[in-house]
Amino acid sequence: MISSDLIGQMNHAAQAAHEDDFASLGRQLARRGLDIQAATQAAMAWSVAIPTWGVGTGGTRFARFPGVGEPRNIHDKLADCGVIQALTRGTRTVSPHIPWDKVSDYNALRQEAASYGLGFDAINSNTFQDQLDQEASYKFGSLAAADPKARALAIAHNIECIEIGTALGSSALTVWVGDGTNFPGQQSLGGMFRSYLDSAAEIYAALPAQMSMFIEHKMYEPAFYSTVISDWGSSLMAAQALGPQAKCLVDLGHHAPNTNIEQIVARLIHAGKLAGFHFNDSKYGDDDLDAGAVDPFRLFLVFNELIEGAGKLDLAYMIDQSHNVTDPIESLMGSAIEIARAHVQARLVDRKALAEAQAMNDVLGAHRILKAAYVTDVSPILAEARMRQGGAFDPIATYRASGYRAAKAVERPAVKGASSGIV
Ligand code: PSV
Ligand code: MN
Repeated sequence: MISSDLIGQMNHAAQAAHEDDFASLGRQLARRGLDIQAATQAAMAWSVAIPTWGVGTGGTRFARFPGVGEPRNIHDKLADCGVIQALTRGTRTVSPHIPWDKVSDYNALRQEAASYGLGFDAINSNTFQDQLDQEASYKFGSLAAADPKARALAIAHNIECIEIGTALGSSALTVWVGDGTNFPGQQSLGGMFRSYLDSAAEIYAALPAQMSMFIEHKMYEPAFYSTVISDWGSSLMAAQALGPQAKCLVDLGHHAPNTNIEQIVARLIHAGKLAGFHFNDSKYGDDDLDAGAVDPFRLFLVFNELIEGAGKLDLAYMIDQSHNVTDPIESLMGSAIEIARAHVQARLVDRKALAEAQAMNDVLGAHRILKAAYVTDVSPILAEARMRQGGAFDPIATYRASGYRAAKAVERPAVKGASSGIV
């Protein structure tokens, strides 16, 4: 793990400059009628879940270039997530994926996570891959497959995930299926949706009262002509058909380029059906780039809608990225910081002035109010929130100085013959 002495030393070296910047930002915010202490408290309360699959190096359809010291199992993944939490203090939960993270004793796993200060967020089922010696294949679909054996298997897997999630203290099951078609005529578009709803209803019926079912939509991939839950409309229809415990999860990468995602967020809030997010960034499709790396303004606009809907929301915030060319721990820490940044910036929007400008049709005035919050450099607030909780002033610099990855490279020998594909 990362020594608290190292964190302390590096924080100490940055302390004088940080105090200066924090005080200066405090004065600036005070002139705008904003309290830096309140913003810091909000930043301290913020948390985003780390996906267990995110700490491994990802890949594309073409290749995977494994890094050194990669986690080999859920125990290594928890250790890596523990490092992220120790340094950022804003990633208090992990989101497991089954069967990738299967173990024999989930109570022990829960305790192991707790020893790193971590709890379990939404549990993810996997019916987009066949497991060894599986009785029926998901090649042509899972919950919406034509083959009743494949459908039954996928339903049973999701019910098993509910049981595992319950043992881990998770309060939601996230269901994403790759089901769809590559050819017009391959399947009935309406028929597949009906099959999906029938299968999903069986899973829903197995939910305990305290557990939600998150439906994650995605426009395309692995299916390229049609996808059964392709968009928020299909997701909302499914969630409404299933019942109050079903909600819609928005993965930022799962839309056509230029889609107005913040408006989708506003609609789902209005319908009372927003479950939460898988954060990432993208330029073209489901690129799974680091959150805030390409379009931080869009991330801010998403949070702007969330803050506007404040009070009514109890959402699940998660990261879902694929790290092909970076150290996953660094990428996840960077993303956690960018997501926290968007959250704090959105809290700085002068909502009263914005409402007035909107009522007066002061177009540019309203836009300038949003931009004023967005261009505020809240880095000192984020650093202060981390340090008050024992985290690092600069998590990535501290991680690099710790030598953690090099130590893990020795401890965790490389896996030979790494597979290609999205993992
Ligand atoms: C699908 O692309 C997805 O976003 C779902 O959340 C999966 O669970 C995850 O990626 C798998 O990598
Ligand atoms: Mn996702």
